[in-house]
Amino acid sequence: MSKEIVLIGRSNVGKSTLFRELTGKKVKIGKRPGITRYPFKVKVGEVFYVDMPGYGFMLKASKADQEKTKDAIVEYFELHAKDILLAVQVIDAASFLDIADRWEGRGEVPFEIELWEFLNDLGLDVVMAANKMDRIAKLDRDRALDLISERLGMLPPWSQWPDKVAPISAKRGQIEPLQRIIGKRLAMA
Ligand SMILES: Nc1nc2c(ncn2[C@@H]2O[C@H](COP(=O)(O)OP(=O)(O)OP(=O)(O)O)[C@@H](O)[C@H]2O)c(=O)[nH]1
Ligand SMILES: [Mg+2]
Repeated sequence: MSKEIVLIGRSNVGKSTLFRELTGKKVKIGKRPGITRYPFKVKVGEVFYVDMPGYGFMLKASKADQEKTKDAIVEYFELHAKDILLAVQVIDAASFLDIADRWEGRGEVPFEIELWEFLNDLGLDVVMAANKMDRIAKLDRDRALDLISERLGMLPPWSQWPDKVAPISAKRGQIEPLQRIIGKRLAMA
């Protein structure tokens, strides 16, 4: 039976860019949210990598269609939970905190935090890929990762969570921390 490694996250965080790096498959990427519309799977060795559409705001999609995408994503995880070896929640580390603050300012639970809790509650092995690290100044990186991890319920310093938090830059091909985690899970499977 084949297991899945699923990339999930808000639109435009770089899931498909990361998928290309992981699989070598040239899926479509773009500057605007809403590029990937359906789950896309590719088999590498013994596992399937799955690139999911982004949830939340999507260009050229109605509010109703965005809700449908969100429901489809939730359903996908519920149906496939037993086949999922690893859920990789990709975030844009450079904008995560601003967006979370904005939502909380409106009295709402930030979507990305809700998703993180949903995936963990399903009993999945979830890792957070903090992407676009190249957009954060070197000196600010540890602090940003501490704050992000804390928002997701992991006490700082973030370096305590090498199996849960992977700072990467998919666009630059710098994904070693995630590759290491995936390698470990594959060895255990
Ligand atoms: N600076 C920077 N930009 C990145 C990085 N990874 C991806 N991007 C850019 O982010 C944008 C969105 O990338 P995609 O890979 O299409 O994002 P996605 O999450 O698949 O988006 P949807 O399919 O719309 O959900 C593109 O312009 C990428 O070049 C990164 O590590 N650093
Ligand atoms: Mg995509």
